Amino acid sequence: MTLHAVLWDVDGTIAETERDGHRVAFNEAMREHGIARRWDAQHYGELLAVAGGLERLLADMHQDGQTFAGQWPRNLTQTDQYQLACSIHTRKNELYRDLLDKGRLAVRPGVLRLMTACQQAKVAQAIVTTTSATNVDALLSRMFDPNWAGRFAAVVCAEDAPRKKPDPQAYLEALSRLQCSSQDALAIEDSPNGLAAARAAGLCTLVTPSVYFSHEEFDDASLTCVDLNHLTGFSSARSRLVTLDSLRALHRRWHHA
Ligand code: XBP
Ligand code: MG
Repeated sequence: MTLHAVLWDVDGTIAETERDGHRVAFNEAMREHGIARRWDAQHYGELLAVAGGLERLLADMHQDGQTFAGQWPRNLTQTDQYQLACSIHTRKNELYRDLLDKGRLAVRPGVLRLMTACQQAKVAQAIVTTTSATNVDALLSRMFDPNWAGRFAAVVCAEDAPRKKPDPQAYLEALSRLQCSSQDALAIEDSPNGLAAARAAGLCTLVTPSVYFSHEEFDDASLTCVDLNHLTGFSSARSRLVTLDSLRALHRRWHHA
């Protein structure tokens, strides 16, 4: 088995986009819509169990009736609730892009280095995310340039795989576009939902937990490391950095386990 492709999750893996990006933009969009509800950093971590920003808004609206002091408008029909959520979500994405344009969200350690190494070695790379194409474009345009997509053999976003992680649909779609077997690829993820999706697609998975998941146990992961510049507990590795060689060694070990 050879490592032919590296599949990258986006939110939490490429950058810490959730707490300081999506959450901040959601709160501002809610304020602009005249909604009293705000998500503090801790509560947003709990909401991450729901994949997808629109789904997260709807879940919070439904919970509000039972738990919170009516911070969402009362007596909305289901259709009105859905339309409100869509409107907030659309505005959230514009505000999220503004945050990126202002340079508020840094790429996580080692990501650029490892992506460049894969590209130089002609190992195919794919983007596999439950966020929208617009949000991916906002992040990767800032990270590289507007032609960033040329670096990836496949880009699978929410529009391409509507069943969100932990469903494996996005990973299966990426593998199909890459014409690559799950046996010959490796995923890099940050969250329990992401890991579950990658594992359900049959992938060897390296987890670099994002801030919200730094205390989680990722028992199903092939390996977990703090970030791509801090590899520990992996005897095959010569360096602390997650390199293409260490990905290949991890992939080999996973096959022989
Ligand atoms: C993470 C998500 C996304 C983002 C928000 O995606 O679940 O929903 O939180 O983006 P991943 P949207 O880790 O797979 O990149 O508002 O576009 O859903
Ligand atoms: Mg993620």
